[in-house]
Amino acid sequence: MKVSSIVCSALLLAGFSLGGSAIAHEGVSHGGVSFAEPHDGAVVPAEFKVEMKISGMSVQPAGEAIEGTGHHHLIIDGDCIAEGAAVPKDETHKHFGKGQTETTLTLAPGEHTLTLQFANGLHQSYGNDWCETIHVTVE
Ligand SMILES: [Cu+2]
Repeated sequence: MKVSSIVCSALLLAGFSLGGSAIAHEGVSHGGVSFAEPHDGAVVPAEFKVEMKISGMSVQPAGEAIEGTGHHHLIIDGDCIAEGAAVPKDETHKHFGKGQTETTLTLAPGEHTLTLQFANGLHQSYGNDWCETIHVTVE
């Protein structure tokens, strides 16, 4: 009994420190998306790797809307998608409907924003709470 409560607190503590910025703005129960790479403000070559992370929901291939699951979307030089709205599918809105968590991007030199938007299996956005934007400079 005692051991399990210690383990439980340890896990909670680990969760706090790992969750970090993702949960900071909305409290303990909230997750969020983030870029494992590149980091905000990074200077990257024309072709670079993007790694997408999520906590609080799980990644699932597109097809049907299952609560608590979805897939990543990468928006180049654009904004988060309003909650419930479908994420467009075009050159600057990339869907990772197979459940991918990393990709390689090729961008023109200069400053760009990368926005990570999580959406359900029907590509309907989970809104601002599941969106993260970073700035990169392409060499
Ligand atoms: Cu999608």
